[in-house]
Amino acid sequence: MLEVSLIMVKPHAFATKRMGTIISMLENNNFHIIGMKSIKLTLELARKFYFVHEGKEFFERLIKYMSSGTVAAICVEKNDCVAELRKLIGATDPSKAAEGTIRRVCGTTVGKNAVHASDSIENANKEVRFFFSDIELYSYRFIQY
Ligand code: DAT
Ligand code: MG
Repeated sequence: MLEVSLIMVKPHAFATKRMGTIISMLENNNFHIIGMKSIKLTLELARKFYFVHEGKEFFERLIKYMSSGTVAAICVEKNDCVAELRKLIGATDPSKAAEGTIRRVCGTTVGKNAVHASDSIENANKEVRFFFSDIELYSYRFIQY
């Protein structure tokens, strides 16, 4: 089924110029980029985005880090997009992520693991809406070449 998902490039990966590598990996794996922007999150926005983790030991560190620099939000579209994207990013800890995954290639630690990706279809739709309005997204199905 054609789905969308949200991938967010985290501050460290953005600042150390891993955007080109990450976008190439998305394109080489047949993800259609249908929306993209860079943004500096506030603490409040980061708190809102990661609210499911509120109360966890790492929560304050996570939201402080996510609001510490520029991030890129990328909306991708593909068949089975949510599961396929989770597969391409790899495990949360880059040292445990499979060879050739984005986190293995671009991540360093659990905190600085290069990217976020939505974990369910429901969350993907919410997270895409968190960053993008209607006019910022355009399904590749409608594009005339
Ligand atoms: P994922 O990003 O793979 O979906 P998650 O939803 O469990 O993982 O956690 C969200 C982010 O929080 C994760 O990308 C990095 C950070 N994080 C998770 N567990 C952590 C830990 N034990 N210490 C520090 N940061 C952690
Ligand atoms: Mg998660």
